[in-house]
Amino acid sequence: MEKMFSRGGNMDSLKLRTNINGLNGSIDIPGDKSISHRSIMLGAIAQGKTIVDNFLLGDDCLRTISCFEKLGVNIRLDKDHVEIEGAGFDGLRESFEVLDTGNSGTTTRLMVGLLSGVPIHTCMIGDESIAKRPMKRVTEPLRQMGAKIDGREDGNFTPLAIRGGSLQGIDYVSPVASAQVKSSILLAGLHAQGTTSVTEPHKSRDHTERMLRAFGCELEEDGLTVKLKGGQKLSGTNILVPGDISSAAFFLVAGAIVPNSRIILKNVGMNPTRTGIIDVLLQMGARLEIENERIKNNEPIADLIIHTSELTGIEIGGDIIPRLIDEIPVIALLASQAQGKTVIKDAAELKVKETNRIDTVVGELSQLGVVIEPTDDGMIIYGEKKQLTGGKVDSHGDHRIGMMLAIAACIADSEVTLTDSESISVSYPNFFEHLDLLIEEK
Ligand code: SPQ
Repeated sequence: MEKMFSRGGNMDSLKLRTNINGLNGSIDIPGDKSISHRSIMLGAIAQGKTIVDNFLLGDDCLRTISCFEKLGVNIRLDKDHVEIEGAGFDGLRESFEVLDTGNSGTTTRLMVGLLSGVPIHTCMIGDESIAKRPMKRVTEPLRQMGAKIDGREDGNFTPLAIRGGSLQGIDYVSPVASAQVKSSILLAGLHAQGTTSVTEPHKSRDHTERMLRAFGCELEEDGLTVKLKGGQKLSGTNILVPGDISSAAFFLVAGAIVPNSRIILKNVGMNPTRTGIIDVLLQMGARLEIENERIKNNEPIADLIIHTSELTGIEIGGDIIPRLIDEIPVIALLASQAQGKTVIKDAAELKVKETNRIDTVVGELSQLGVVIEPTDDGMIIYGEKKQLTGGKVDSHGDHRIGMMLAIAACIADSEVTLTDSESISVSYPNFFEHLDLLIEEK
């Protein structure tokens, strides 16, 4: 059977096969990236052993493991099974080496908070993309708690230096709905004097809160405010990581827009702070079934079945944005196949992701013939149910742009070449195998 993609000698440039007649079959979505990171972090600062299954073997989560190993934590990894010997906050050791967080905003921002209250000195660096992502959103509130953090432009950019010491709890009102800001402050608050609270303008993903509870920590939630008392001890536990809905999103969109498709996605995390993509698909008219709903480790999970669908353009903005922020690149592609206009607004946060995702989505989809324009806080897509054109596209080192473009190629009428496809391994190392499987099962 003909392959969906062929890799030339150079991984930098990938020829994607186009004009697909259908995607059919079933795939097990790999573990959730946000939950995988947190399982290592909380496991490391807990007392006793933590066992994690279905851990995401993406580059970002492997960075988190490597950072904690450098801090003296004993972590064993066997395929997607991880065992962490909890060191407690007091067991973290000063690292000889700089901690390299690679492309991972979550590792960088959460670890700055976690390390702010530990009496060791740490230097942290990431890749070129991380060097451009704002860190003041965490370093500023952490400094208000007493943290000693420095970095380029007064602590706004990596490399960062953290001299951990005693912290005082604060009541922080965040100007952005960001789980990374909330989690960073809560992790610092765990090791601070008194109580720490974070209030956000819209609810962001709550995996830290759910997992802290699974480790025995007490938190209070009141509307958009989360509060915890410092000095609480965590106890190691067993965690089964659900499939990542942000990864599932690529195949949900593929199933909806590629003709003659029916895709079953198993064990997908259905945490309500992440299911904006489901709401959007249903609102646009997608044929989507949700089956076998259940709860594991405080996190809801389900199996999803998506069929080729007739779609209508909609307006997306407000509270739903944090619930689908990482899915916006692939939602833009979805919208290109709907009847009528889709407006995405209130999403200025897209500008500070791995790339400026307003620019990269608009620029790359335009290359394939999509009529799309940028706005200050989002984009407008003029949907037409027609094939895309071929062309040369670039992930710009952003995994979500790379995967969105690979799905876009499925409905292009001629060759699409993707530059920088290896960035996809940040969150979905076996993405192309899964795409292949769906074609081969036809
Ligand atoms: O970890 P990183 O690089 O920030 O990853 C992204 C992604 O697309 O995978 C963002 F670019 O996801 C973030 C997400 O956008 C992961 C995350 C988390 O695990 O807490 C929260 C979101 O970011 P934020 O800034 O809204 O808190």
